[in-house]
Amino acid sequence: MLRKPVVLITGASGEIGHGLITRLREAGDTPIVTLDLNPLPADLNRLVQRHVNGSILDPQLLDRVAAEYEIDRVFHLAALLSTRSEFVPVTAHRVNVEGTLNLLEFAQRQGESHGKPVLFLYPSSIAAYGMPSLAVKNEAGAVREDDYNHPTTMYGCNKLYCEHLGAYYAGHYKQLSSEPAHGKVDFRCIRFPGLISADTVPSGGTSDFAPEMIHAAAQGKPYACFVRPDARIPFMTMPDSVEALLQLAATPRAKLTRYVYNIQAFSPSADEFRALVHKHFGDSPITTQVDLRRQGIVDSWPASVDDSAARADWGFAPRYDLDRAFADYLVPGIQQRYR
Ligand code: AKB
Repeated sequence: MLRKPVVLITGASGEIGHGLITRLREAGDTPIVTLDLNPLPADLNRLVQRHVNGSILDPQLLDRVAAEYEIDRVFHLAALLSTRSEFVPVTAHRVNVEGTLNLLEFAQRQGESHGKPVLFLYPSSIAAYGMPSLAVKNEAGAVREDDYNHPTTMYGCNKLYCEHLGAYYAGHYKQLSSEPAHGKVDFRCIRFPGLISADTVPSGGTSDFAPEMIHAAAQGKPYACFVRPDARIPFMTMPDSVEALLQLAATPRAKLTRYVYNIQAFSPSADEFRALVHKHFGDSPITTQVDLRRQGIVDSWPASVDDSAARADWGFAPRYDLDRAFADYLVPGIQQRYR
C-alpha cells in the first residue's frame, strides 16, 4: 500500500478537536492524523496514528502529509476565534482564510490523486451573521442561513468567505478548464453557536462568557461577566457539536440541500445562565462588567438560529437542552474536572 488511508483533523488541540478525536476513535477504525501548532495532550495522543506539529500555512508540510497519507476525510478545525482575531486581523485572515484555502487545495489534490471526493467538514459560526441593530436582533427571532450575512468582525468575514470558498471548490472549481475539475471536494459546513465544554475552557472567543462563568463558579471563583444580563446568543454542548459533525459527515450527499447549516440547542440570556450556575454550583459571586466593544459583537450575532434545514436534511437533534446540559453533562463533568 503506497499511502495509508487516514482522517485528517487540523486544529486538533483545540476544544472541538478534543471531543472529535475521542468520538472518531470510538466510531471507527480509520486511523487519525492530527495537525496543530500545539502538541496533543497525552491521553489524546495515544488515540491518533500521528500528530504533526506544524502550521496549516506551511505548504511543504501539507505536501509531506499528502505524500505519506491517503486522505478521504478532513475536519478543518484550525482557526483564530472572534475576540483574538480583532487584535490581530491580518494574522486572523492568514490563518482563517489562507489556511483554509491551503486545506481546500490539499483536499482537491487528494481527490484528484485517489479519484474519490474528499469529505471536507468546515466549522463556520454564528459570527457569519451581522444583525444591523439590537432592535432588529430582538425582532428577528430565529434567523435562517441566508439572512443577515453581513458580519462585522474579521473572524465573521473570514468564516463567511470560506463558506463560499468551500462551495466554489465543491461545485465550480476551475469551471473554465477543458476537463471538469470540481466534485473532488465534498464540502459540508456547520455554523456553530457558542460551544460549552465540561472538559475544556475556551480562549479567544466572544461567546466565552458562558463557559467562563460556569468554570469559574465550579471552582468557587468570582466571575465578572463582560456582557449585559439580557445578552442572548445560541449555544450548545460540546458533545452535541461533535455528534453533529459526525452526523453531517455520515449523511449521503444526495440528502443534503445546501452546503451550510445552522444548528443550536438553547439560547438563554446571560442572566438565565447565571441563575442556573448559581442553582448548580452555589452562589460564588458573578458580577457584570460590560465590555462595550465585545458586547457590540454579541449584539451583532442572532439571538437564535433556524436549524430546520439541518433537522430535515440530516436529522440534527441535540441531546442536551439547557436543563439537561447542566444536570446530565456540565455539572457531573466539571465537578470531575475540578475534583
Ligand atoms: C467565538 O466566540 O469566536 C466562537 C464562535 C461563536 O464562533 N466561539
